[in-house]
Amino acid sequence: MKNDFIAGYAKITEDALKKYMPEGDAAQKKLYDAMNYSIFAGGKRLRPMIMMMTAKMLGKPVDTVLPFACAMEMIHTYSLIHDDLPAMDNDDLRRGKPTNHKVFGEATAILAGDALLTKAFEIAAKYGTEYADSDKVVKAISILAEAAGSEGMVGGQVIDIFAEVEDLEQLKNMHALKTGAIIRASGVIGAVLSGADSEQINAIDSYCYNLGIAFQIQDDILDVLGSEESLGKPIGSDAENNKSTYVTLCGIDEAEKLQKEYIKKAKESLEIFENTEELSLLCDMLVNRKA
Ligand code: GRG
Repeated sequence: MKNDFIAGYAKITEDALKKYMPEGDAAQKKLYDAMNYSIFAGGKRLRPMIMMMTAKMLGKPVDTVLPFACAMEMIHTYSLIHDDLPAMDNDDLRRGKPTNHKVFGEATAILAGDALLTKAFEIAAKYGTEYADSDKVVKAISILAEAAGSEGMVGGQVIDIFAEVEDLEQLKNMHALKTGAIIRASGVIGAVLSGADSEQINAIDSYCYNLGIAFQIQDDILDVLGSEESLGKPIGSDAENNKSTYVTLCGIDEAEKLQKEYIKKAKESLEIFENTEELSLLCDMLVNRKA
């Protein structure tokens, strides 16, 4: 993703994260190092970007959502650390670097994930009200918690690990929770903190739902057609782990066709708004992404 505005949002996120992340020579320095290692490992900052772009589209400064954008990235990073653990996907590489447990050991990696998850709620509650009214902040915290937990991302992860996913409908429902829940919450929180009405919140929700599925389809395609160099992790892991994906269930061509339909629906969801250029461009960039 080379566009300047994308790099701009990523930099705003990095700078704010630096402000909020713990560091120093405390007794728990090893934990801080593990948390910082993964959060500053070079992620795309997609979820904060969606939140900030939503605020901007609705005429608010991006600062309005900044504590929540950082909280969301902390939750996303915790999920990746835990997803890579031997008890889950047992991966050695993430974002082009050895996974957290490979560097710091399993116990510290688990605790770094736990600490990022709780830090997220600390930052949202402590700093959210510096930029938005407290009733909106409380609502946003509730959306964040629901999206990250048993009715959202963690619920989707459990389905992925333990349930047989045999058709496209089941696959879509699993990803709607595992990957989609916090992508949707990113847009919805951006809208809520920006004072959107219910029609606008629903439209953003629909944009993110469709974008999230298109994003996941690209992830499945890249696992077959991508390169380890750009992805920063080995390709072919889905086939190796016998995982059902959009590609295994319907083939590359059909997966690409489906992806285009979801992108179209995402863009249609934006029709009620003005200033949709960035969110619309984000759709195209995610489909063309190589990492
Ligand atoms: C362990 C509770 C728990 C949940 C894990 C989201 C998830 C659930 C695991 C990630 C598995 C995975 C690789 C899913 C594919 C889509 C995805 C979320 C990719 C990683 O997100 P990006 O591409 O990553 O936004 P960066 O590194 O750019 O932040």
